[in-house]
Amino acid sequence: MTAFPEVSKIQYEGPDSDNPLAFRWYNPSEVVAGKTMREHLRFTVVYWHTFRATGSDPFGGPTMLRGWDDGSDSVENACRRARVAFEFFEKLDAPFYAFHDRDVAPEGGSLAETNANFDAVAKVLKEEQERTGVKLLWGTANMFSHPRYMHGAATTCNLGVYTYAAAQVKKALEVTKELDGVNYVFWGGREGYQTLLNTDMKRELDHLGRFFHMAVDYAKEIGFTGQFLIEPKPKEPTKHQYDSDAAACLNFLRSYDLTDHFKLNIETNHATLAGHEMMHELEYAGMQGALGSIDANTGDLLLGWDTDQFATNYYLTAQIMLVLLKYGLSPGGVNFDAKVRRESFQPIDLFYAHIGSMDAFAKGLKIAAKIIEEGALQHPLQQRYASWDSELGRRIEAGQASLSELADVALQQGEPPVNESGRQELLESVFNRYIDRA
Ligand code: XLS
Ligand code: NI
Ligand code: NI
Repeated sequence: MTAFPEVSKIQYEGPDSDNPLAFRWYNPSEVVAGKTMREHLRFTVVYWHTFRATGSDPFGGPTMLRGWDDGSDSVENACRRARVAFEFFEKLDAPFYAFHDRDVAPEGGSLAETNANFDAVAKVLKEEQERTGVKLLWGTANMFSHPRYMHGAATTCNLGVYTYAAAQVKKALEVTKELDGVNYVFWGGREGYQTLLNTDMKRELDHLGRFFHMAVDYAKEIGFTGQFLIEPKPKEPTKHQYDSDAAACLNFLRSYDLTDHFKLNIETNHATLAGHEMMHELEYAGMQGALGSIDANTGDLLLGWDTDQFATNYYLTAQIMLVLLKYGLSPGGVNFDAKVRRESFQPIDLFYAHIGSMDAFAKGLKIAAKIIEEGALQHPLQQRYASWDSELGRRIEAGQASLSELADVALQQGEPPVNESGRQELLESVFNRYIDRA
């Protein structure tokens, strides 16, 4: 059986190619900044958008044509879909995929039945991983779709639901380990609140901290050594998501003594929903040693929600790659948490979307590598802070100076040396020069 008969394995043809089913920039074996593109980028296809999204929205029903999917909740359908997914990963030459438990296998009549369904599909996933060499970047548990999670999962007011969520994460960890998952992700889902009139925020956050500790302990118990990741998002579905941005997540992790066990999975559309640029979120996580992985997508500047579009803008991908080259990405990946528009309903659109974004990230990588190699931003940056390289600057940075000492220096020096230009416009033009030339 083949679900994509018109597509064979996507090849690199170079920037002059007009073939929409070829890579123009992503050349997996090409070495950039000391590593192959494949090693740098660790492209990942997500199961939920690519194989479960139907195209329905609040105004209309499903649009996607997915001939292999009978639309039923049977395990047989789930297993067939899994084989199709691997045909897609293989033809796209994507080294990784990622899933929620409920994306890959249907819920059953009881928790035990649901777990058995998950095991049955996991068997197929394992077989397909072995056949193709495609690996699991991360697993996660969907604790937001089912109505039982209306008040949250690890932050719910309902202890019975908390218990159920714990069972779900336990199982998802076991399956992620069984499939050699490299990471395990917690995106908050409904961990947040709509109004403080009915919410004990402190108690909910304490419960969340306990929940994460139990997950860390269980991972140790079963020998799962993958990296735990938290994915910040400021709103949607709740008004106040607890993991609102990188800074809030790190503060939470520090308060609950979890920094040794968690890093962050930063998503572009979530950064912009938080009122930040993606580069800000990446840098904030990176400078604290907490940059784990990225959910590579983009929002729409004119729409205020999580549209999860494929990123094709070189300016954005080059900015992202600048930070990733600085801090490194492994064991994470460039994970396409992105969906085709509901008007792009044919299976072939899934290829066009991924190829376009893989190329945009590959070109972004080349741009960023050149900028770094030539010190195009580094030199001006060093110059900008040059006054701090003095003896006094070093003493302050080392914590050896006092306010009184600085006051004496200030009295002697009089008016400080004149400021220099920030040169933002010049640097933006320099950036464009590298986009032109990469
Ligand atoms: C939703 C999130 C979700 C996570 C995985 O906004 O991006 O898709 O990546 O639960
Ligand atoms: Ni995401
Ligand atoms: Ni999202």
